[in-house]
Amino acid sequence: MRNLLFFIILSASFGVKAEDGYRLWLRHDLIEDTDLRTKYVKSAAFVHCEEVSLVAETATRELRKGLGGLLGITLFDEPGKQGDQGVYLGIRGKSSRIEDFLKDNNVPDLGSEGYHLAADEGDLLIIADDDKGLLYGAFDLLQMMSRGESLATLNRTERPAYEHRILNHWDNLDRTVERGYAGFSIWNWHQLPDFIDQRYVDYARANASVGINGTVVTNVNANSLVFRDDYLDKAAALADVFRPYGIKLYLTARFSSPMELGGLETADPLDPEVMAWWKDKVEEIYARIPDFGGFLVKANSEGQPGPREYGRSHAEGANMLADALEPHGGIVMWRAFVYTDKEGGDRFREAYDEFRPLDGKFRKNVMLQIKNGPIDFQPREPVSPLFAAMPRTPLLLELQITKEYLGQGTHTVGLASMYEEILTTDMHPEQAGGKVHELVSGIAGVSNIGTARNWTGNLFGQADWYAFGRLSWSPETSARTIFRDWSALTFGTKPTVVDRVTQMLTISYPACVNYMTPMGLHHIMATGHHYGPGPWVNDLGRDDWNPYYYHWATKDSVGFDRTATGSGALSQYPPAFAKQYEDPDNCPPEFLLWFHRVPWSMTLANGNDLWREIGLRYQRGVDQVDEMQKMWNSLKADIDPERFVYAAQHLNIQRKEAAWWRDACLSYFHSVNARPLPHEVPVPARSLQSYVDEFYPYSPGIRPRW
Ligand code: GCW
Repeated sequence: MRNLLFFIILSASFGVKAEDGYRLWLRHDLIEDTDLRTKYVKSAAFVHCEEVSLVAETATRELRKGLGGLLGITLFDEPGKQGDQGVYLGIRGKSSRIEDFLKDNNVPDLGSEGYHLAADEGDLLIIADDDKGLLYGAFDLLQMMSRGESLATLNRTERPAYEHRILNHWDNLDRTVERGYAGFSIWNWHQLPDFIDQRYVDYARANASVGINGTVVTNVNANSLVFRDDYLDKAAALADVFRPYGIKLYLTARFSSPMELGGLETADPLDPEVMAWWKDKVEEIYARIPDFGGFLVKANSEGQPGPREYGRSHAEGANMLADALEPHGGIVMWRAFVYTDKEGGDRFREAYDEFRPLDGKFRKNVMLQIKNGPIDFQPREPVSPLFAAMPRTPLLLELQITKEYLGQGTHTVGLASMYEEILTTDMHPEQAGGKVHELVSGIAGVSNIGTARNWTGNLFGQADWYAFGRLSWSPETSARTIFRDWSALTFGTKPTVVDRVTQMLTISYPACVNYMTPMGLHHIMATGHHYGPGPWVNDLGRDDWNPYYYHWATKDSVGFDRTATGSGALSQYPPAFAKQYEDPDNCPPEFLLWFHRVPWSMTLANGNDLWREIGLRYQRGVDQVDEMQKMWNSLKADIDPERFVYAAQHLNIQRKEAAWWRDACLSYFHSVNARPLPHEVPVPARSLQSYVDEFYPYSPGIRPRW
């Protein structure tokens, strides 16, 4: 600890160049390897773009600026001096240099956002069929150079897997952020539209650099005020900043807005006045924001208003909004995260039971947005059965980038690993095309961005934002590739640094699952703020608000039976997929307690009984955080002091909290089953009651109560 303080003071007093993380993965510092730099310079004396448009201009400007930084040269605009080689950006059919190349080379259709990168006769070419491709191509080229990759034989086509790659901000108009752990909202609604913070521009370029092309700037727990004229002007100012970066703006729509803002007596989606109100509102929006993306809606869920109040279905609600947006090309993203006000059922089942009958009943411009798991962004969840149940409805996968349930603002958990697991889960193992990434038509991610100087609060949270973008463009990219690329862009290309940061991030996700919720335990976090453990909580108003409901531990058994003898939720999956979970003896251990209620004494495949295995996994999680700390500390000489100390302090907190999770959870379960802890696990330092009594009224990220 004293060591860390010393470093903080040292870096302040000697004025070491500030590496505060603001520049994210777009640092573009001079390439130190002079041979490599010379090679790059040879094919980058100028940047020449033959396309005139807002987005093409952005691409050219970004490239010139980025290359200037990486290569330490000033780039010409035109192929000037004889013999110079440079970068050409051009649209197929509209650029002579590109046409030259295409005479001898086949480049497939690139769509509206794809691009082709090529090295050709000493020049570098960025080819697209539309200007957005030029922008993505420019960022890709800059990142290849930043990572020191060879361009000699470059000849590569990229096209995004999905048209919709969207960040969701749970940002309130008062600048609080629901489940936000990186400060306040970056949107300064009060000062918009007159004050345009440079952050808005830097935010847009960071997103564009990883392929994100849409952003919902307001919370799904929505406020109808955003539809008032002055707020629409503010939103339009943001859209103006995003447009040159190929990013569309979306808003959340509070279903009761026609009443709250329009003074109507109802928000019934089949009421003609209500329909007319929305139609007019949508027209007002498009008059200000011609490329407005559409609405994201949370309806009849956790107190939000919705069509069910009028006896209408989710489809009727969504379709009414879709009809208003359709003439302008807008979409409705309707969330499937609903659970009824009725008690008694298994919450796991609810979204499926509600939405499955509506398959095929939505308008074409409605997408159903489904959280990755059936409950709620737990450290590890089986995938939502809905992904395989709505073949006639376009689906969006919703991931959480902010770490509500995964250590919030301080824990390093490389979420790319979790995303990879979700995206590659094969729900139709007996046929092709059943992986989650093949079943959806787009990805949304709940943002982890705030006013923190380094954007995400936790430095490694940047890797999660980066990973989300990369996977929304190309969902088959491995977590390992993402970690390596991010590390090289963030901390430089020195192999020991890249290897160790990659290794650290690789073990961080399994570590978190181990020290929080091993073997399929779930939703055992403290209630409300979800900060820290709370498996003992069992006194809340309704069963399924209580962590206890999700494990139901008794002296003999633990777990939630979702097989045919229990809630039957397992039957919501395609049979061939469900099969792997059906038999407790063969169920993958990481999902065991998601689907089965089993005795603590159950013998597992590795010979341990369940209780011993749970204890060992909690311990393993803590040990893995030790390993992460060791890896990071070994890089002290290679990382700038500012970022080194910043992350080291958070790792210290993570280590403490990993032990807290282990001790609190094992003490609690031990108090129920009276079984001795495995001898490898230290005796918890404190009494169970002292863990139960911990109280954090000011944890960040909770919903404002007004
Ligand atoms: O995960 C839960 C959160 C709520 C959130 C809700 C949702 C925006 O605890 O804070 O509300 O999910 O996804 O709608």
